[in-house]
Amino acid sequence: MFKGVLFDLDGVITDTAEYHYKAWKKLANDLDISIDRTFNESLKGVSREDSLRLILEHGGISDQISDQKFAELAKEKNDNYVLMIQDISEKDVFPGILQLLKDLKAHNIKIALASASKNGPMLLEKMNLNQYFDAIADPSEVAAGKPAPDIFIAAADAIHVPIAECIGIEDSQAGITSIKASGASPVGVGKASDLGDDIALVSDTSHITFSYLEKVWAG
Ligand code: B16
Ligand code: MG
Repeated sequence: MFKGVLFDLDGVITDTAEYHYKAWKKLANDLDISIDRTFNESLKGVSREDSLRLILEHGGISDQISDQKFAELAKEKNDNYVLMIQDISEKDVFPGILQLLKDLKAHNIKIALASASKNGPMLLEKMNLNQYFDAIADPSEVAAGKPAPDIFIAAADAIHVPIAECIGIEDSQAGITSIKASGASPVGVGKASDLGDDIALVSDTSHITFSYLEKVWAG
């Protein structure tokens, strides 16, 4: 039986993936760079700085951006994103997630957050979900962001559960690659065309029940 569950946040616990997209799209538009939802799939789960690098490369202007301008752009995107998420509350938790957290607790399964977002702790507070999390892995403390496995390994370490006894839940291509590389068992939220057809996949979070995870674990 699995002993830990490692949750991604944006796109798994709540709909902030959409706000990240809106904030990046506005920044890209201001730079005359066009991004669409297909391109956005490659940004999901990717750190703020790496996302900005990908957008500038996509627009072919990486070499025109000084370090100072880069830092200003990253700050501008985050300021805009933080404004968008101010009103997030318990009502914004995705379907099934609260019940899943309660059921995991009732079965003594450890719970950790493995989000790339530095805004993760604030969001958990806004949704009143901190009480369910035994640990929050700090994305600024890991050597490499998703798709590297570091954040999932850090999350498993923080709850003192061997990574091979953990399930990781993700909505992004980078995150699924990260989970696979870490040695945890992946569950994807999304489409096979985005996340692959070689993992357990649900179309939305209402399907991730405790018994579903038991079934995934049993194989
Ligand atoms: P921040 P996750 C990721 O969160 C988002 O998917 C990604 O779009 C974002 O760039 C990254 O966090 C960093 O977020 O700018 O708030 O630090 O999906 O890993 O929970
Ligand atoms: Mg995500």
